[in-house]
Amino acid sequence: MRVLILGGDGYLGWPTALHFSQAGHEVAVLDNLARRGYDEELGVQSLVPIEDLETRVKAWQEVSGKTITSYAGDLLDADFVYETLRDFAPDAVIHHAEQRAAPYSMIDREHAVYTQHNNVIGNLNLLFAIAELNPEIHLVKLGTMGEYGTPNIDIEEGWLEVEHNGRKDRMLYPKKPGSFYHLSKVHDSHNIEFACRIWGLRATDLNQGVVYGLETEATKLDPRLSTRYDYDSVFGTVLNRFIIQAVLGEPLTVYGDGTQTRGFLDIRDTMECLRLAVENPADRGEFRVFNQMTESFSVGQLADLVAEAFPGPVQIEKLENPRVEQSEHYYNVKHTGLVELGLKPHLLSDTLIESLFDIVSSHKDRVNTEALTPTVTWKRPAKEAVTA
Ligand code: NAD
Ligand code: USQ
Repeated sequence: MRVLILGGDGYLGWPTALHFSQAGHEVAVLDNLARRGYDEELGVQSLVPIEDLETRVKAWQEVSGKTITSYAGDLLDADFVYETLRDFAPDAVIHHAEQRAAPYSMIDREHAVYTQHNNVIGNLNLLFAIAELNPEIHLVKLGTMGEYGTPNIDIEEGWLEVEHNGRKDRMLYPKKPGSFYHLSKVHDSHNIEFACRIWGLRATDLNQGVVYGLETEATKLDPRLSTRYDYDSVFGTVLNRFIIQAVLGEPLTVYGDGTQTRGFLDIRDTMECLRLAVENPADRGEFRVFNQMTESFSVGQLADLVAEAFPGPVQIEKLENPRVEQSEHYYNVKHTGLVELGLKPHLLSDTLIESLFDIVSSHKDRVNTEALTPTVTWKRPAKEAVTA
């Protein structure tokens, strides 16, 4: 199949491109390099050195003999989106290309507006381009488990059978997201469901949990193929941060009492979920939702797991939670759709933590330890901040 990967220079987009190329698909990537810009803005860098996109693509050609086509540009530029779809003529589009950090979206008004504008309008441009140029294209969109929040009922896969005043309907599952970023994904999901219902597009929304890990079968083939690994308090995700903190001898930063629970998955499973979704497309008019996570852990449990696995001493520090989120909550997620398509999950107990300690150790001199401390809070903005 011809697969276009939007956000193909990112943490997940780049290994996704390699995974599909390795599986024999014709692959193209599109990116505006915004993610590299956030690094400059925040004064941080990926823990593991990464090559520029051109070098990555050349390295893959050398290593595998396979070509990945590259399109440099912005999803906010509708003409560019249409031109790319006309030029590459994909069967499937995998859409990773959004601002993805909750804390970044909560910095201030400017960052909240940027996040929602970038994510919602980029996705809308894509929906219109698919509808006008080829409604057969299967859109595979990265959503997030955080769209649901932590409701006090079971989390279903996107849809909920509701009985109200004696009548029944199948409704989109109600959402209680926890940041302006997570809200942008809710808005995207609604726009995509509308496009499927009204225009007959076909889409799979993958409500993905927090991803951990670095290496995939393909990225391991050459250091130039490595993907990024973030550790800072804005873009670094919790387990990746705990591993780095353990290696550096810094305390593991558990926010609040650590009882907040999330869904997680190994980076290798992300790639497989995407392949399964693309190779088993949604029907025309179908808005299909999968919960893309394999295990649930509380943040406190994760800290304990890292501390147990690390060969040296580890300190766990409970910080005042910079976010507003529930603790001690119910969390029971249905995630059978991808398993039914054939997913065989890598569980956290499969020794991944130990292998990450070694990789992290070899790059630890690149860490700016100041960037480990959380600085963004969910506090209501002060009056001056709103009017500035
Ligand atoms: P990332 O920030 O590393 O990659 C996103 C890429 O999209 C970047 O390379 C960026 O430059 C590009 N991009 C952003 N806006 C763009 C635009 N307007 N036009 C063109 N390119 C643009 O993020 P990631 O961690 O690889 O996540 C990929 C997707 O998966 C995101 O949509 C994210 O919300 C979702 N997701 C990630 C995780 C996780 O733990 N990393 C978990 C759940 C869901
Ligand atoms: N947390 C800590 N200590 C830390 C960092 C985080 O206790 O040092 C806690 C947070 O308070 C939160 C949980 O860990 O309760 C997860 O935080 P995170 O930063 O790892 O993940 P999150 O902000 O939810 O966002 C990440 C990705 C995002 C994706 C989301 C999936 O950045 O793109 O959408 O995971 S989910 O959480 O399922 O919505």
